[in-house]
Amino acid sequence: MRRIGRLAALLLTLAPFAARAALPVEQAEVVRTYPHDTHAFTEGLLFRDGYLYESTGREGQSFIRKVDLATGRTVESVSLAPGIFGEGIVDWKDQLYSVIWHGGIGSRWTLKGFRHLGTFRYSGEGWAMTQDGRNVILSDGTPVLRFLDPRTLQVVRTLTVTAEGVPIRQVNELEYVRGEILANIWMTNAIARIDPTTGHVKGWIDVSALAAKVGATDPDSVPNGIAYDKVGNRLFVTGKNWPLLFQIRLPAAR
Ligand SMILES: [Ca+2]
Repeated sequence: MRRIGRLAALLLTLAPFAARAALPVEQAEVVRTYPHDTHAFTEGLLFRDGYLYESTGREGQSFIRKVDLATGRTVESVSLAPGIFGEGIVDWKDQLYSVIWHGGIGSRWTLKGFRHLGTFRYSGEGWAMTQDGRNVILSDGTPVLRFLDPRTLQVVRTLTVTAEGVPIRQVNELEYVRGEILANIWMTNAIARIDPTTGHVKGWIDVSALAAKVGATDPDSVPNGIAYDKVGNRLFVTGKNWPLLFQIRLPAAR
């Protein structure tokens, strides 16, 4: 997906790091490792009621799955239409919402069984989603996050993500964790810790060691996918086509 030149990729990789000099950086510390499907081009990840829910991208390979954490085995799955490039998912009550890269049409599904319930519209691209208990939060590759009414999926407010005053582009997979928004920054090993009120990045989690452990050779196999188990207070991260999913230590309170 989103294939770009080597130089452009390098610049994108460096951009958020250049802005983070004064911000604290924590190294991701692995607690446990779990299996992850190397065919899963991860775009969305969440944890709910003891299971992982994962959505993937690429035309012809886009699906939404309920996955057993310990074994990595698929419990339930639905494939998107062959021409569709899937992106993020979010749970809301007994439903799951999904967005796609291009076209601006999201879907609602039953959380149980993935029965298609209907569609909704949004402008621009769809990248990832999470929710804070009040709103669904949508990323689209720009520095602007949209907060949506969870029932109407209409925009309630927007939030510009900045680090030391510099807007951060390529904000990708999201997870609302204990009062902050964690976000993968596409094509980097950095996870931003975003203040949901100001949009300010208050620190970074560096997952370079995890990426190195996975040893992905495909330049598209970047870190993406963050899921928080509220009940067990566990934080999970993975990457596109990575063979492993990691439980990492929760970031220090800031
Ligand atoms: Ca997530």
